[in-house]
Amino acid sequence: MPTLLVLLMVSSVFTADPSAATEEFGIDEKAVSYSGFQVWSITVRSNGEHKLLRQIIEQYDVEVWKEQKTDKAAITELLVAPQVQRVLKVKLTEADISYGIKINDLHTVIDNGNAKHNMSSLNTKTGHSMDWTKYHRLADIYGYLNYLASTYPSRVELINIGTSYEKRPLYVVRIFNRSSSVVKPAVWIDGGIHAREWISPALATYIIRQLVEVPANEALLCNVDWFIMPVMNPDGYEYSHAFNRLWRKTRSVTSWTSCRGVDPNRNFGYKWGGLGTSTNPCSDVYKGTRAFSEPETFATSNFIKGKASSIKLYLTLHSYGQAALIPWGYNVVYPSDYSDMLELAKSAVSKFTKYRYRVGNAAAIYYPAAGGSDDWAKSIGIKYSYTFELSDTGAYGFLLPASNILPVCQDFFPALDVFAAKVATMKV
Ligand code: 0X9
Ligand code: ZN
Repeated sequence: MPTLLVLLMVSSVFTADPSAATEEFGIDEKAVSYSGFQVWSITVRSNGEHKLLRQIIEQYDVEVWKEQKTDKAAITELLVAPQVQRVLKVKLTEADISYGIKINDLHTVIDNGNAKHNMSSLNTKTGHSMDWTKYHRLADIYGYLNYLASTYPSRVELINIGTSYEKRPLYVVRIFNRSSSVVKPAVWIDGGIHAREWISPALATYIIRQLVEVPANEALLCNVDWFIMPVMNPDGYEYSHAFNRLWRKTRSVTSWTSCRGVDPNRNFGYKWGGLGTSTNPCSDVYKGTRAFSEPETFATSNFIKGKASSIKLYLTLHSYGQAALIPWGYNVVYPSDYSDMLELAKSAVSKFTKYRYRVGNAAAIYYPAAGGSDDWAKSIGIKYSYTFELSDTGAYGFLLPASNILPVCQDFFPALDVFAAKVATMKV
């Protein structure tokens, strides 16, 4: 049963905010307002309750933000539009299902989430203006990558691996020791597959900074090369800053409907179109017209395939939930070397001191979802492949305030010692 049932054509139900028309995008598009929207957390403890909840979700077209399972319960977090709040309360009370309101007014949280860079300030900057105290626009991020490539040519190579649907460059940063000519085992890290998960590009760029600009981390480049793609879905990322803070997908036009975009994490070519995917272009888990239909997933997968013999670890950064997810994710199926994968993930997350992460099979502890990048990476022979769902556990969800960026990044970085040490032992 798919769990992210986002069959709602969101744009049709939102109040337009006339202040947000923009020249940058060359179209008179209005920003989506989430005034009065709430996030509810619902815990069900039996199959019967679970079935009832599914029916209610389908009937009222509410968006599932997250579903997590433990041995005893399933916790579902829902985005609830103002017009369905009253009826949903009645239905849940009738079914004797308890719920709590996690976010009372989404609009307020969105407004406070990125104070200096909110959706109505569309000014983009050039050059190096990264500071990790706010969520930066793409121009800042790409400006920083270019700055690093020209400032540190001995250890940074900026590789343009293709172009997004809206013609933005797709960048991979290679961080390595140029003076050594041996081919080393490599780590791949990507961020920004899902547009609204802003903590992901923030962490990816933080990792780049640590590896390139902090001399104390030089040892991490001795035996391992790094390929880091901080924003795999730049069109979606910009759209989530400028028009719709909760945008998840790419921005391609795929059908006659007015709904745009494909879920890049349902568009990779392994078990494409299986569980947890949708054929509906308006769904947030739309799989696209074919595997790798999106220029972003196509370019990324081609690049990784070209380096498949040296890339030993695939890490993809998402939010939220604080979990390290291990393939397979298309269904509750375990690779034959699952115990190796589990052991490495556990030892990596044991480095975290501020945030506790769960570790387990993606389909078992989240939900089955096919066409994910982690499964595809595993399927082409990259032994260690993980999806990291970063902070938080739902207090803010996708809207993690910018004041959390540095704590999350600082907590995460030491785990790379563990990953690098393992990769360094692997033969290319
Ligand atoms: O559903 C997803 O794509 C990921 N969660 S998110 O909330 N960031 O959207 C989980 C993907 C786990 N991996 C697979 N199912 N293959
Ligand atoms: Zn995601």
